[in-house]
Amino acid sequence: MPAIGQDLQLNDREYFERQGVNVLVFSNSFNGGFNDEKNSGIEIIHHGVRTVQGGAVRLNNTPEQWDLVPKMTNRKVDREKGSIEVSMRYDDYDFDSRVVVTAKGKAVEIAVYLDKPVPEKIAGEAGFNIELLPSQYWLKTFLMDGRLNRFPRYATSQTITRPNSEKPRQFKGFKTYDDRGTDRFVDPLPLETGHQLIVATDDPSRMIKISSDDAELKLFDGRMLAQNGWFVLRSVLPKGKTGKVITWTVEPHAIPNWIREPNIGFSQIGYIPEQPKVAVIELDKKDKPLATATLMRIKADGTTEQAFKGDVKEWGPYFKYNYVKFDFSSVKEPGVYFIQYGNTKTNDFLIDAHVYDKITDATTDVWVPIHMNHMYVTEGYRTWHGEPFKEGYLQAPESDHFDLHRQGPNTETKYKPLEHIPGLNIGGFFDAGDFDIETGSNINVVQNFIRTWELFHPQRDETFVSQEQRYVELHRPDGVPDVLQFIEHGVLNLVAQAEQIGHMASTLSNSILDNYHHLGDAASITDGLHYDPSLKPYEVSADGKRSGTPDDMWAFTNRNPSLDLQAAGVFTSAARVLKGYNDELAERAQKQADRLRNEAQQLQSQRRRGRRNAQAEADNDWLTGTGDGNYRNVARNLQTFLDSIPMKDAAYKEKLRPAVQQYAEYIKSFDKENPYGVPIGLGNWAGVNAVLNFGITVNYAHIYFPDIISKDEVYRVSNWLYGCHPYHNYSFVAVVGATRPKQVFYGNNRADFSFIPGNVAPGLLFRKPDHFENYDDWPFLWGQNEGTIAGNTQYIIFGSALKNIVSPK
Ligand SMILES: [Ca+2]
Ligand SMILES: [Ca+2]
Ligand SMILES: [Ca+2]
Repeated sequence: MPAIGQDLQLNDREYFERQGVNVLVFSNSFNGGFNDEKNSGIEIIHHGVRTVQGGAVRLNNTPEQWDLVPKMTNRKVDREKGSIEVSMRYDDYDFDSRVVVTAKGKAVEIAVYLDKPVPEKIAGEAGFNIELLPSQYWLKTFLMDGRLNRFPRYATSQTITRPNSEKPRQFKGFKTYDDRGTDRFVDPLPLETGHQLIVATDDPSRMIKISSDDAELKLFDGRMLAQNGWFVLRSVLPKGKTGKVITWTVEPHAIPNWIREPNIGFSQIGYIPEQPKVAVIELDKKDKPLATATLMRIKADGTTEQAFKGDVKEWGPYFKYNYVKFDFSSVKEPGVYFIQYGNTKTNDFLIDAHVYDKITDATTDVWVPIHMNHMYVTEGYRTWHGEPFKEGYLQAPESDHFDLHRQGPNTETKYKPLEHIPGLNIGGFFDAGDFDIETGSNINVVQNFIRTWELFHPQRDETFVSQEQRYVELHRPDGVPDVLQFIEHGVLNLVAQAEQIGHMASTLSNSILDNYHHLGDAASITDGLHYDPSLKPYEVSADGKRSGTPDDMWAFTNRNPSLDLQAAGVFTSAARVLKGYNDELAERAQKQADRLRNEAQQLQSQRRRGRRNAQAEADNDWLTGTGDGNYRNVARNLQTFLDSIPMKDAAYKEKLRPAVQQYAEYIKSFDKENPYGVPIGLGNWAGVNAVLNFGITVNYAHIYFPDIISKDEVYRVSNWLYGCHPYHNYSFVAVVGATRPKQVFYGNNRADFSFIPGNVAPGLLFRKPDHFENYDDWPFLWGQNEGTIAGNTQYIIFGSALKNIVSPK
């Protein structure tokens, strides 16, 4: 008889659990925001790593991001039966199904029920799928009905094409693929078929046995259609049947008495001698904390000695793990060190006065220039991208959009739908892992650079920028401070929008889905030729300037007066900064600032006037301390007031003092909230922006009120960013100076499992109900691995402020 605790049990957090294995059933459901985010349905967390997700009734062999996802209509937990039942629905096909997952010893039974047969239109297409994480399975063995095989490292299996009429509808009717006029779509063939599959027979931590008597199992490679695809195991639902139509038994192997290796969080960038140095050690809840840990020093002759031995202090449980801390602040001697906790050793790191000196260099010298749009960007022997979007932008027609934009029926411009808007293919920055210009983000970017310039006057010049040649070269100084050139580049696009459109576009974005998911040289997203609907698709005009391929980008132009006001604000600051460097652009910016401000104020005068008075009163309450006194409210507003200090008198600063005292309490409150002492976000996009905002405000609160906010507080956010966080201890910044930065990010080179130096990952993605995650072998989940242009320029401010505090000039 198996001992109690060996079997899967339904726990208090509503998932099935045994030591080493968690089976989640729609703890995370498909939310529809970006459709299939590869984060939902039935999921398995196997020895600490989420290796299986996407368990659901799906309509494709290997679903892509924009294939339809089911809506969860009901979820029922039955403790007596030890089962979880989920109902799901595809509105597009009026198709309902139920999946019941029941613990059966060490396995779960997954059964699919239909009350009505599969609708004719998708019969033979709808099936039950689960998806396995490629990076955890490639090169490992599998057995199908006793036949040996190995998961391929790269997509190399076989495909067929089928008529488009047989393809289930994709999100909002968009198409992820360009069929080159064939009217056929690509469908992968299975790697194997059978009734019993054992995956990873060569790796006990990943081994799963899946069998079905009533249905055929088919194993596919989703990467055949999309680089972010997973391995998919599925059974097609039988035609014309109702009741219990498919039954699978899924048994994830558990290593006996498995205990997760401790994760020793520390700063990979190292520490300056006088700063607090506290490692946070994340422990399996079954792991017994040790009494002590050791700091080891690696001497110049390569030998190792004990530098410090100290007590390990318990912090307590936080979600699924237990946390202890090891304080080695007393060690101040510069040198090379590592931490040893039991048998776990960290990689080495520095204690040295200069560890923060280079923290922003990769971001300013490499990441930012690579994201300059409408330029050829080169570095040494490598070209990052050619000049993108040479044909410019078309007026967007009325449309819904795949990246959450809309264009209403009225263009609100002088242009007709699909008419070319001249002059927009200049300046601006790629949004993130994609290549659109989000106007709001680009305004933030210019604001962040202006703030950096006015606060720190960075003279660093490592980038050659020629607007005339539309050419950028990394690591080639040209005599002009780079930040000034970045401000100019951002303003060039924003001012062009104001001049050409009359107001700010909400975005300049892709018109077709099949070039939106582009991975590769940005210059090849479009064909560089003006779209001419009188030509056939793929046909080029005799003069070689026009084509019948509708790939041109669109400008979404519905007017938003508050966006115009934001732009007016940044134009005024930009005019101030650019004066004496580019007077002509400074003048154009000032002219548009005045015009946009007047027009926007007229447009929203009534509404806004009321709001502004209310806001002024609230600010006054807040400053005089008669507000709600809630320090979270203080935290929201403090930065704005701190930013005004240099422009105001001493009395203003003194008036802020009580608020800063409250803010000090707010900072300390995080020591109780979680073991890492920073605001940790639990949203669908991990919270690096909130953490950076927090870090910037702490830095400035310390600069202006060092007697209230001590210098020790400014390291909270850098510790977190550089490795002191849950899941693993790698730095979230692809950064100069860190010993072990993350190795993969969701940059536009993600298909190469690579990164763009200086990128800042969003960080720890929270999966309900209790799992933090940051894959470092799988770049494709944007919520944990993408870096945005606004976030990365925010990091430049945070890093510049920190450098100034740590080593004042
Ligand atoms: Ca975007
Ligand atoms: Ca330069
Ligand atoms: Ca084109």
